[in-house]
Parts: sequence; structure tokens; C-alpha cells
Amino acid sequence: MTFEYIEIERVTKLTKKEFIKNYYALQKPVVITNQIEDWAAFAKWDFEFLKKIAGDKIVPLYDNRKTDYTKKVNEPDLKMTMSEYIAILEKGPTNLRIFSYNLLEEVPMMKADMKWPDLDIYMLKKLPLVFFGGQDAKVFMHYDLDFPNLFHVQFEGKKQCVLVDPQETKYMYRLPHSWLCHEDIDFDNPDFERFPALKKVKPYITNLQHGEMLYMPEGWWHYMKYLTAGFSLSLRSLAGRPMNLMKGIANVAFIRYYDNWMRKYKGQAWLDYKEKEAMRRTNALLI
Ligand SMILES: O=C(O)CCC(=O)C(=O)O
Ligand SMILES: [Fe+2]
Repeated sequence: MTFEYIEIERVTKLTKKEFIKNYYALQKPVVITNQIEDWAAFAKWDFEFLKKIAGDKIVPLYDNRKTDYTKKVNEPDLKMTMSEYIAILEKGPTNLRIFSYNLLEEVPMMKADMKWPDLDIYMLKKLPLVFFGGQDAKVFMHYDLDFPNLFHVQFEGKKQCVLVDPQETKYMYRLPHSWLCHEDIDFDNPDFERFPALKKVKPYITNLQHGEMLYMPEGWWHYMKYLTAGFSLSLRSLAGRPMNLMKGIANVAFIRYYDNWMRKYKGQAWLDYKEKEAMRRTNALLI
């Protein structure tokens, strides 16, 4: 048994009015297929280009290991140069990923190749983040801690994106003090006996390819699977809903530091407690 998926709607270029009325106001995800055809990056950004322009940059990398209490929230597992990393990606399947890296700050020339979407919402222009992965790499299910409206643009490669509506968060076995699910859940092959509340979840799905932009509304969960090696650029705007904005500020300013502190002082017992609590709280809804 697996999930019953809903295909994410696909549209060609959107006007501001259409975007606000049909997607932003309803907080509904959508793939915009040709929003970036007029960016220089559309034809230019690929692995060859990045090797030339950013090959010597030291990049933070993550693999798929479970959370380790000796590490801080989002602390990388290893580091190497961009050229070395791209050589690994080109060799074959690998779990190694770049997650949330501000490459354009390191290589400001790249900023001239992109445009900020003109969609009538306030974009956080200091935070254009890049994400890379090898074929078969999976990005753990999460939502972004600052509750942004996200515009995720695919460059090299193809990626499967699975999204879950925040209205279903209560069934997602969310770990307390975090924006992650219980880490034993395999979203490709969910164990509905061990995690029965997941039966109530209806994820959205799409495959993203070169030049396509996925709009992810505030607090939407996402699980990504790299079908081929590739990379993307995520542009974010501030949360528009006051409750989300407040939760985002609390996560950025307090919760992640509290979680780091508890990892340091309680060690593995803190991570075990979070998993147990996620099971208890979520399964309690089913009684
Ligand atoms: O595609 C990825 O590697 C992860 C993307 C993501 O989590 C994001 O854009 O917030
Ligand atoms: Fe994310």
C-alpha cells in the first residue's frame, strides 16, 4: 500500500493577479513551467558552468544519516570543493547533497543571471539558496523553519517533489521542537502499521525539470527525490500569515537553539524522547 497522491497543477507563465488570486491567497501549490525563460540562467546554469565559475568554493555536504546529537541543527556532514563534488555527482548515484547554501553570495556574478519573480509579494533577496543532489538522493520530509512562500526552480536534472498540506501536520509524526517527521518513515514505502496516522495523509506530487518553478506555500511539507543528479535554486518570501510569521520567528530565534542545547545536555536521550513523543501525540488522535 502507498499514498493516494494528488498531481500538482501545472500552468504556463502567470500574471501577478492570477498568482495572488488562484495560488497565494488559497495557499495552493503550483508548477509554473516557463516563468524563467527570460533569465540568462535558463540556458547558462549547468554543472560545466558551475565548475568554471564556482569550482574552488568549499561547499557543505549532507548524506542521509539519522540526526546525530553531537551535531547542531543543519550542521554539515562533510565539506569539499564544488569541483570535487560535481565530479562525484557525474560519476553515478550518490546520497551526497548540498542543502540550503547561499552560493550566489559566494559568486555574486550569478545574481545577474536571474530575476526575482515579480508576483506582488515581498521576496527575501538576501537568501537565494541552492540545493544539489546525486541520482537517487532523497531529502528528508520537512517544512522550512521560517514558513516562507517558496519558489523552487530546477536547473540541471529531474526531481520528484512530494508535498503535504500543513492542515495534515497532525498526522505527520512531527518531532517536537522541530520541522521534521519521525526519521524512520520512508515516504516511498510508508509503513502504515507502524505509522497508522499516515493513512490520513494525501500528498501532492510532481516531477520537476529544467526551467520549471514549483510554488510551495507557507509551512507545506516537502520530500524531494533526485531522479537524476541535479541542482535547483529556492527563492523565498516572508510568511504572509501572522501566525506563520510568529512561528517562523520563534523557530529561527529560539527553538533551534533550544534544540541544540538539549542535544548537548541530554544527548541521545533527547532524540529518543522526541521520537517517542511524536508517536504518542500523533497516535493519540486515532483513538
Ligand atoms: O531540493 C532539495 O534538495 C530540497 C529543497 C528544499 O528543501 C527547499 O527548497 O526548501
Ligand atoms: Fe525545504
